[in-house]
Amino acid sequence: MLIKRPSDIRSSEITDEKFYRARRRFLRDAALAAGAIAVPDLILPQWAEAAQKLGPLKKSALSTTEKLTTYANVTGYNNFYEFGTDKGDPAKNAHTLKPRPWTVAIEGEVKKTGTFDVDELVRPFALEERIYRLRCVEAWSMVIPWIGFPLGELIKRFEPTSRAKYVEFQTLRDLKQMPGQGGLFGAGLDWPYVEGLRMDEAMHPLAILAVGLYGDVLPNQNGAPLRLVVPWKYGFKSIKSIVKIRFVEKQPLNTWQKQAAREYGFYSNVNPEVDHPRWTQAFERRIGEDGLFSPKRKTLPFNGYADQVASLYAGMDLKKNY
Ligand SMILES: Nc1nc2c(c(=O)[nH]1)N[C@H]1C(S)=C(S)[C@@H](COP(=O)(O)O)O[C@H]1N2
Ligand SMILES: [Mo]
Repeated sequence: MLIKRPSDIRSSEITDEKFYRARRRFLRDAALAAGAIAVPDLILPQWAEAAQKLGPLKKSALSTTEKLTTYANVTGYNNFYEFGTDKGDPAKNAHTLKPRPWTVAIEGEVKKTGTFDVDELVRPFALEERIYRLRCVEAWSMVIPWIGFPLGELIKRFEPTSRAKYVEFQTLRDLKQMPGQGGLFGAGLDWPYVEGLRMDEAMHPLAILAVGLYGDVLPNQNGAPLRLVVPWKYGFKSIKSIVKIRFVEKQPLNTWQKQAAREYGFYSNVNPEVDHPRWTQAFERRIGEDGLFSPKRKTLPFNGYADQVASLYAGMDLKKNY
């Protein structure tokens, strides 16, 4: 076993580790306090209380062992066009989002449909920590310790019919909470943000619904209170702040494909051999490694998850189905 000596540990890692433990303690204390007194400005979701009672979350074996991107970068460098188009905008503007109370509608080709409080929806599932690479189509990447559960487990519970061939997801549409959906500093997208997966992709154990990161509830800018994370696809497939999950027969038209079909397809699997029309996808910049001399990283097929997911696309031309 490799044991890290203090001299091997970079100061950025120490800071984050400290932060991590402090958050855990904070959550535990808050959970204990919540029973007795009301904690202003902190509505602790039930799952967070439950997780604290169970002790630290189990780390999934599907996690990568790569160095984590710092909490500051994970929560300060974001794409969430509902709050502006600059990477710093979501952290600045997402305070207007109210992640509780929050409901999620389950619709379409399933035996059980309905609208559910997000904490009730999440409650039956065992949460775990999943450390995944996220690779944005803009050729940067991060390593993020998510808290979540497999999307497939939720899907099974609602019993899809034989006509359910795809799953469509929608983000909240509310100009008051999401000022970037307005005309003035809007991104010009057709709101609400929509994404979709083929049923077998959605059932794959790597696809998760996330409710937290870095041992805490999801910050608004990362898609509170519930978001998708599909680590083998470009980041834009991982839709944030979900209010609707719909089971459908036809392939959904996802937001970025609708916006620019020549640049963004339905599948959007990370593929170093298919360049974006305006830049190469062969390399990526790991956020936090932006020093003048830090080399770019080679982008891996399916973002490094090829062993697990390549079989889903056997026989498909992934240059046409980009
Ligand atoms: N609703 C919504 N979801 C979204 C986006 C968005 O603009 N709106 N951006 C996507 C893109 S392009 C990326 S790269 C990831 C970024 O996730 P992160 O900010 O948590 O790293 O969120 C995705 N999910
Ligand atoms: Mo992205």
